Amino acid sequence: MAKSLEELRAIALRVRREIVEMIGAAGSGHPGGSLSAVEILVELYFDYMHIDPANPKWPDRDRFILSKGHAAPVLYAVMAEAGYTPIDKLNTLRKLGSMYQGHPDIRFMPSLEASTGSLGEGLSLALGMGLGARLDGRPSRTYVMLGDGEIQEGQIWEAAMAGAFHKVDNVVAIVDYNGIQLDGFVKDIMEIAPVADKWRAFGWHTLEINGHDLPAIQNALREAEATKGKPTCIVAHTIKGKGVSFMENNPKFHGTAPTPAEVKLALQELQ
Ligand SMILES: Cc1ncc(C[n+]2csc(CCOP(=O)(O)OP(=O)(O)O)c2C)c(N)n1
Ligand SMILES: [Mg+2]
Repeated sequence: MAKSLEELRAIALRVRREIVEMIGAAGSGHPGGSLSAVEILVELYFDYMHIDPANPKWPDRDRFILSKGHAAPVLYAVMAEAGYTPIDKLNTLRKLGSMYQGHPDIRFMPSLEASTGSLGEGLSLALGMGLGARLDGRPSRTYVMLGDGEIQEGQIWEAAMAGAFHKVDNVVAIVDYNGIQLDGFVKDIMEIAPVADKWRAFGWHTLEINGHDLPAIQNALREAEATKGKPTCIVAHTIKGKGVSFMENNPKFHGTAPTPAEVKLALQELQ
């Protein structure tokens, strides 16, 4: 499934357009944290992970968990682009009975790995999957995306401690370090810096990258795979709302849908 950089960039652009359109159509949702995670999910689903959208429960597959489940639109757009689910239904986001629920819900979308949205839980889920793969002797690797506000949750650090202690080296945590949480900047609400030092202190191999730089993401994933005896954390510096000028670094667009006029403006920028 490997793709060229040009192809990956083209998919990322389509994904950004789909995020804006589907949240605009729903009239509610979370554009900022969806747009900050686009390159990371595109790289995982279209280049790095061993997956088969035609056979989503293939036992040896790699797994992805969107622990920051409110960013569901980026996951839905990427999975639809990859062929798991229908693209033409993306605009049913948040509608009663839609497979595209406001937060990822495995009851409506069985190709998901987990239902998420209650923040703080995804790293624990990932460790369970990693330990399960080890017990079964499978090559599967598990990737979990955490929000920077999310890692204020205590359960994350309990899991971080356990992951290092049990040497779960088939799990990779990716922190979407966009600097903004629900209604403000992380540094003003409860500072989490120095993030990389914290993960290192908990025993994780830790690297910092620009989370919009596809080759940097590729290199980081390779380095993670080559790291044995400890799990890896990739601290990905990103811009919340990336790609839409009036959403970039703007806390308002954590959980505010664009108006029809704003959708039009955003789509003009995303060409
Ligand atoms: C346990 C829990 N508490 C509160 C919320 C409400 N909530 C949804 S998103 C969010 C902020 C998350 O910020 P961050 O992790 O930085 O996400 P991102 O910036 O990537 O959107 C909060 C508090 C939740 N979903 N789960
Ligand atoms: Mg954030």
